[in-house]
Amino acid sequence: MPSDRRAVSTLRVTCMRFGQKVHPLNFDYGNSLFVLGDSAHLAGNSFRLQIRCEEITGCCTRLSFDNANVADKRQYSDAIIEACREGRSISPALDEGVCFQTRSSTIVIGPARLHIRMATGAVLETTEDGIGINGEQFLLNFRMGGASGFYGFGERTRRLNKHGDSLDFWNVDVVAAFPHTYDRDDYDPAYVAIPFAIIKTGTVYTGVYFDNPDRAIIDIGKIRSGQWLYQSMGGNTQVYLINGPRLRDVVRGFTELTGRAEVPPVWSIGYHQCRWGYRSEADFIALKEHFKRHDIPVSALWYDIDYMDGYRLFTWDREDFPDPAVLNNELKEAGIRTVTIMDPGVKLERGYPVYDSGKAEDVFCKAVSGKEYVGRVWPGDTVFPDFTLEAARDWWAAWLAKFLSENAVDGVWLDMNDPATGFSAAEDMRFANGQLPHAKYHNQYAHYMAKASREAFAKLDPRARPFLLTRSGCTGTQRYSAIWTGDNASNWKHLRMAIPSTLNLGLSGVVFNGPDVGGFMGHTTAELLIRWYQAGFLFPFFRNHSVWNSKSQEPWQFNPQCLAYVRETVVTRYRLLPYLYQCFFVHYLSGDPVLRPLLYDYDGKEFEDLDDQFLVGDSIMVAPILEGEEQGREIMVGGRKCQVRHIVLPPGWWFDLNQGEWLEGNRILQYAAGLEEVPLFVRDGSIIPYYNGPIRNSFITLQEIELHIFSKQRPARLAYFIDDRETRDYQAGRYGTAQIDARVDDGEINVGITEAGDYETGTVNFRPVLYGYQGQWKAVTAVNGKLQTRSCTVQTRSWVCKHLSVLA
Ligand code: MIG
Repeated sequence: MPSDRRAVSTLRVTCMRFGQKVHPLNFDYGNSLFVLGDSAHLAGNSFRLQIRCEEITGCCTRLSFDNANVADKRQYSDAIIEACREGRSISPALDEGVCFQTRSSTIVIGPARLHIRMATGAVLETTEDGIGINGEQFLLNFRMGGASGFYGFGERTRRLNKHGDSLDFWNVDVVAAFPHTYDRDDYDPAYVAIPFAIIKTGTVYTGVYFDNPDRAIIDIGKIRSGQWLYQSMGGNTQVYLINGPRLRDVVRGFTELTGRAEVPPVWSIGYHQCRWGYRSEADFIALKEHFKRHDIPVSALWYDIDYMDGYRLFTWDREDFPDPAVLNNELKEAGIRTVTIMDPGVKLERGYPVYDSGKAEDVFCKAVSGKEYVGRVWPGDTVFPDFTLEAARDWWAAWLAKFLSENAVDGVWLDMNDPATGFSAAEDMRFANGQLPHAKYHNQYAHYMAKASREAFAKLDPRARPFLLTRSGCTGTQRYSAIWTGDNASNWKHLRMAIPSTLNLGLSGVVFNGPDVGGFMGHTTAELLIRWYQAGFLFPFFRNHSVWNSKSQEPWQFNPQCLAYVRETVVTRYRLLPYLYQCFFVHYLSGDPVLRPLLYDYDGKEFEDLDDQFLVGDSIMVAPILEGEEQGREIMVGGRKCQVRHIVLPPGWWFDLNQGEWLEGNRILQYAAGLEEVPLFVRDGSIIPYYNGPIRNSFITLQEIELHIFSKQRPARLAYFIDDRETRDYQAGRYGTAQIDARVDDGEINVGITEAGDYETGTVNFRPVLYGYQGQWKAVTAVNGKLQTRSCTVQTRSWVCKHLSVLA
């Protein structure tokens, strides 16, 4: 590559400012159009643009925009899974423009406009100056039309519906770049870039995914009212159109293209305890004892950066941790797994074997000068593995695999991979031995780090299930890792914001995600902590984490009441682990998220902006209390202070687990909840698999399962997936399905369980429990045709608060 071009592209990226858009008036728009071969060609005064159309699947079409001004036309994105990269080319027809017809869409292109009609009838259409080019920059200006809901977009702050919002897709270490975020919830920068829009028009949804790893903007009616637009700052963009009509059709289609999360190890969906500040063996032993003494289950303890020797990767501070393998095995014997943090930055230090071997194998990113790119992070001067190189991934995976096995560590936590480079501008970091400018891989740096780390687990045992958590990521990162939503703050706004944040990530394919429970920055309070556990205890990822200079926020740090209420939420999570496990299994098979907005099942207008309550899987609705400490409406009920909130109860019947009664839906409730209560509802027709045995941290076999049956007007049903819960064999089809049907008749409940599929039958024992009825009930259960009759437990109120005497 000529050196002058290198210099120009470096200049371009370093001049770029986060959040700045390009005014649509800066773009040139086409004035002529012709067809050549299978492509439409569009020309303006300053550009030529070739547009191709391919059918990817029956519900997905790809439009490739190839701008002659783009210096490097290769597609660097790793978003689309291998199997979906090749499409069937569609030949254009001439019909008032150039027309492409696929099974799921009809696309008409004019010199400067684009008109898309999906098979569902949904129309996406640009303005007359709809397709713009400004050098390498590319713009699509869409008319808002009747669109009223915009969802997805990866990890975002603010609200669920992005109508009226403006979004930047450029991963940053949010707090380092925007220190004011502590008490605000209206900032945009994020750690994860997924430029995926789910558009709701009337009751029909359409997905539009813009595949380009470079920086992009999606502005939805903020720059120009009545329009929404996509801008990419460099490289070429491929646009994937995903047919609805339902929200679930779009989400399933998108995850078919970009991949799904593997079913996680069961321990990783338990409760996690972390804090930046646990710094010695004694701290970890003390934590183990505290959890035991306070009777709170915990599946993993986390090591933040203080375990390392001078922040050197793959080392331990041997004074504080004389024998980490012994410590970690001791924890494991108590059912507690361990996870260590890994930053990408390698200390630049001759004689440090990780640096020396990386240098010898030439795996580090370069600057434009051809020298190693040097940043300044925790260990001081640092170099950064170029995870885009296979050789670097191998090198990293070998170090990581050795570290995990020698130290008996179970999971990895990938931080600072936005990438955070401290004092040095990240834009000077180049890839592929210095040949590629930063922007090609900036948003994918964490993704490739996760891919490399995932390979370490495969080296250790390809059949085992890995656990990884990453801060940054991009489209498709769910294939390798879970994501947490980064440095939030201990305040009510951030608690509130965690819900839409997690929901939009889930709609964008990253279902295994969650916030720092209790808030990372600042001091949490007992009331905030209780409400945060209640809101978060059924989130896919459930970890309490906080920063070193904040008040400690383990469950026992406040008062006995706080401890008791928090304990109820954590215990209830373990009771519902079979249910959560099923949710992850369903995601793997279908793409449905674990946590879902109500829109997933109900498309009325009243659900469009509803993001302070949510569904967990098919059956549970949580409407947590998100206000407290004198905010919101507080009332006294029978001498107890309660917080009152609106709850939208969707159509049908719902069982209120606090009151122990059926409520008819399709209305708004004013619901009062005491500090110990979290409003929880189960949908009529549900069967919830529930674990009622003893709980010892991560030791849980899921072999004894209660079937909690909620049937008012609808018979209850569940497809329950059974596999070994340990290996990845389910991916080769080694799992069975138990079809469970329950009918509630007069004094008798009939349950049919039929197992089928590629798994041994009878490995799980099911026992029915009935809700919402009174008196003596008999359960007639037919398991694979064999009849059993026994008395059936009838429950009213249950789950959270079950053991609290305060309610008696
Ligand atoms: O510069 O490792 O988001 O969870 O505790 C801060 C220390 C680096 C940022 C992560 C946070 C973690 C912290 N890290």
